[in-house]
Amino acid sequence: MQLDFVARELTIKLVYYGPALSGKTSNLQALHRVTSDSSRGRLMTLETRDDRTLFFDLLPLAFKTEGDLSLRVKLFTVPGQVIHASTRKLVLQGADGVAFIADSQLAEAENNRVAFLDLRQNLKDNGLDLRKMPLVIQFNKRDLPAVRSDEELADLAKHGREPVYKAVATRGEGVLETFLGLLAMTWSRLDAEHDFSNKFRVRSDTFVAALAKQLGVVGDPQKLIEAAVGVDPRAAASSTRGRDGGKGGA
Ligand SMILES: Nc1nc2c(ncn2[C@@H]2O[C@H](COP(=O)(O)OP(=O)(O)O)[C@@H](O)[C@H]2O)c(=O)[nH]1
Ligand SMILES: [Mg+2]
Repeated sequence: MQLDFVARELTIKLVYYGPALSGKTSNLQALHRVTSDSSRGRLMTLETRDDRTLFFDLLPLAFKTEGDLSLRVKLFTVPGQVIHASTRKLVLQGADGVAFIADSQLAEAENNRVAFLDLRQNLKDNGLDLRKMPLVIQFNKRDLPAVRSDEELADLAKHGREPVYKAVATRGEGVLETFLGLLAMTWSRLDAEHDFSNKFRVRSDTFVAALAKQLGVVGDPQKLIEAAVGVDPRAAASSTRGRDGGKGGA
């Protein structure tokens, strides 16, 4: 988080983390497609010919809140391949919230697990604690055969402390849900810590809904956030301190 108090500008950093090819870049591409010109900047991606993220992707978003605050969101992805370990660590520096993009395919369960442990370690190396980090989990690629069942995900969500979203990122399904859930969770956490809503006269209860509107979301954004299986991200933010962090919901 960066705060320019004089300019009343808050910049938060959200990171989409996960194993290689789980759909992190696809999430940003879908978000870029569905959001309005006025709030989104240029999607920067750098990929090799075989479709793999070489460095990271960045989608900048900007909002004017009803109070005195302008909010910038920098949305990053990490490259999942093992060889890019140092890049992942770098991208996680100063992260305010993380969406873990898991691949729903049964064959990818081990890769998800390894990536989750990698996330925890890289946060730690940056002086950040997974237990205190606003975190949502997305199970992507729900359209493929041989994926983990809805029942299994419901069970995972029930025992975990992270909100779980299902997605088909290539079709844009579950993408706004995941993003808004993470944004709501991150905002509540930062607000609880720094009292932004008082300092900048922003109404916390309508904050995310107002941002969603600027993004061009039609319909009720709260409904999108509530698509989470298990914990509600708006409730989870206040209890992130208690998360065990070790079970790696993915
Ligand atoms: N069937 C299916 N393919 C997907 C989905 N999301 C991503 N993909 C594909 O998976 C591959 C990797 O996606 P990408 O977003 O580049 O993954 P990243 O490495 O996590 O950034 C690409 O070929 C995507 O088209 C999905 O929900 N369903
Ligand atoms: Mg990528």
